Amino acid sequence: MFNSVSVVGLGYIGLPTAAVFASRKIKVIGVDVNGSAVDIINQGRIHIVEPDLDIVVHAAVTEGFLRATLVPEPADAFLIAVPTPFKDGYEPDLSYIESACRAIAPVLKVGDLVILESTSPVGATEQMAKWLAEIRPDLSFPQELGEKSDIRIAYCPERVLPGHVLQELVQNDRVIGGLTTKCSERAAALYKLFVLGECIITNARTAEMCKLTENSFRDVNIAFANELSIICDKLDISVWELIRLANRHPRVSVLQPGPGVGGHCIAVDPWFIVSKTPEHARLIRCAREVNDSKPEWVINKVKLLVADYLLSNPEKSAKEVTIAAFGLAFKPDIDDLRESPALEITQRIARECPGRLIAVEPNILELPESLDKRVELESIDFALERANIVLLLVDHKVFKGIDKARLGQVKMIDTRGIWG
Ligand code: SAJ
Repeated sequence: MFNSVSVVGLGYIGLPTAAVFASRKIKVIGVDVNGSAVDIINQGRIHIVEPDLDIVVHAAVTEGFLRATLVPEPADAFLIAVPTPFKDGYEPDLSYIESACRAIAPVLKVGDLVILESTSPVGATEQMAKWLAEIRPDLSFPQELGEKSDIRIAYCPERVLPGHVLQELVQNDRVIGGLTTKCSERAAALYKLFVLGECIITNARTAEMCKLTENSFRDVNIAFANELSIICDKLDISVWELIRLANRHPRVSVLQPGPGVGGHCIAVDPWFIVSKTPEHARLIRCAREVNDSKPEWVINKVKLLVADYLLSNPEKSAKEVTIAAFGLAFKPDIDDLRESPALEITQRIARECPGRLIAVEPNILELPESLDKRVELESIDFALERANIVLLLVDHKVFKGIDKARLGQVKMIDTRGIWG
């Protein structure tokens, strides 16, 4: 039985998870260090963008099942969903997990379950158990007493796709790795309160590695597509046609090239494997390097196109060349600019190309500070009427709908292959 659940970290994963538990009529205490997020949630509103989440949070708060607070309170289960970025040298930064442990340790009681959901390097769950045990020597933990411990500890990675979080939270299978079998079973019982997918039990280290494997698998496959795009460019082959044809093979499924890999997950998590086993993770590291170098390749293409434009228009100077960048988000049809290669490329063009720069990003209302003095945020029509060079960076649906005849006159770089 779980009478109450506490979710620590009310971001892109924690808040939807808290809301879904609350929608099953479980008392949920959400904890966050961000006072303004706490206030917004307690008013039944949300501070992040995710389809339908506002409705679920509003209902959960008004019905009294979800409440946010800055300071942890006692609960039967604690789910930690805080960020795990990397530090210099791509070393994982577990300081948010450590702070969460320090915050919840004082309210832990016999029988409680603590689950780590944050994407973490192998061994992080054992480290979390150690931190908790150091602060609460009066309680016993699985690393000392095994199945007889007062506190149960498990790792259960989130695997949801931004933009589809509410469906995927409920539908996706969960991999649950307890420090002991009873820890796993208790965690599985908790997730079964709302998960319709299977809850599959393993140990903590395998569950940690499983999450890293999923995102590294995607990163390596995107790197393959990005490398192909550079090779095809050299050989004067359309990479988009090539991939379409290769994917007609029953056992081939090449992903799509782009301007680079963005977001807080795929561009970060593979480094957690590399940092643990640097001498063995050769392919995973190389894939990261290939994807990280793609923005530079795109920027060089833009500069070559500017030079080409000036050759065919000798009366003009570089200052008179207008570039329009289509898309700033890190992937299609979202407003999230975090770690976005499209944003990085636009920032670099703003610094390195002297002409007018127009950005088209229909999912945001204002430009980030890094761009706002130098770049104009405008509509598709405005940009197409003025641009000498068009750079497509994100395959938003609205961009796919642009009549190709309107693009006939301009020089174009299409990093997503949507304009043919
Ligand atoms: N991308 C490409 N080509 C592709 C697919 C993606 O260039 O063919 C780029 C996107 O444009 C974007 C980046 O990769 O810049 C990442 O986008 P994504 O849609 O692949 O993934 P995320 O970061 O939104 O979510 C991933 C998901 N992981 C997997 O699909 C294995 C999600 O299920 C995880 O829960 C999430 O990471 C996470 O939180 O770890």
